[in-house]
Amino acid sequence: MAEPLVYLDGEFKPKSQAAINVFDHGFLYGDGLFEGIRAYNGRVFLCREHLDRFYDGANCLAIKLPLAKKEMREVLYESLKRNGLRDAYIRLIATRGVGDLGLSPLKCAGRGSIICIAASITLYPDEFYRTGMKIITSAVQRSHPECLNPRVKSLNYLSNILAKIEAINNGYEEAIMLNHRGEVAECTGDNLFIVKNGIVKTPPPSAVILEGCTRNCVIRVARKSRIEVREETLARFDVYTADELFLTGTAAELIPVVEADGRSIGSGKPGPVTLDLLAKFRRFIKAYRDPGV
Ligand code: PXG
Repeated sequence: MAEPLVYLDGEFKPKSQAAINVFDHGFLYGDGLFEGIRAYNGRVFLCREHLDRFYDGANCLAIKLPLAKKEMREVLYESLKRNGLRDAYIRLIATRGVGDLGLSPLKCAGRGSIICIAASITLYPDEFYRTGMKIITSAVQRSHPECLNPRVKSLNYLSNILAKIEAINNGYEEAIMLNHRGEVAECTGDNLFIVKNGIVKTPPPSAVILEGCTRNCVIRVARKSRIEVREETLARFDVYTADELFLTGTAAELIPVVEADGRSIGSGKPGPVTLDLLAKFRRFIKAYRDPGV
């Protein structure tokens, strides 16, 4: 089988030759950002939303992207095409670029690298959707927004990785992360929702979350079918006493959770609102047409 082709600074290179300079500050310092995007049936799902977040993040980190949004969108589609993929997971990365060993970005070439990897997607086991996941709360907090704001999908994911390690070491797949105020923020790679008395609730961006493209899409899909959604501060109490709990993310789509910190959530099975929203979200995906940027 031919090697996958990776986009690197204007060229498509075989995976084994797509290498990055060890002096790139993306490698030396995590100085860069990324997006995890899905393609369904040859369409880049929520393309505009992902690119908006990518460019906002780059702006926040003062990284000047060498391509306009429209050109970046072409890179995503070309990556699919060159790899013969219609359903895929796409990883888009921008780095600060090659510099010296000092922190200063001023020593970097001025233009960072753009990398795009399109791979076939590893789906979550179907069992997760039927029986629901079990999660714990991690002792690792989201970083304070005045340090590194987690609203930027930066190449520094160490807090999330430490929380993920904690979950795995305890026999769980995912962990809830609290913010610096002790409020529920999100999970390591997914946003969190509860359902209480028929109302869907999720922490607001001010709770120090990555504003997930899936999260925002699920909110729109729910509201369109007249399900009330509130962006509200949540405590662990709200999670434990919820009727239903679910997570959203590009890879997971919308996944039910049936246990948190040893407390059974609602009936202990994926709830009706969750399953209804999952079905509606999947219908939305099927009907999705990429409007461009
Ligand atoms: N919160 C965080 C912290 C994330 O990293 C989401 C929420 C969901 O956002 P989207 O836009 O995907 O709905 C993410 C997603 C993984 C993985 O392997 C997940 C993410 C990044 C890299 C890997 O689960 N981000």
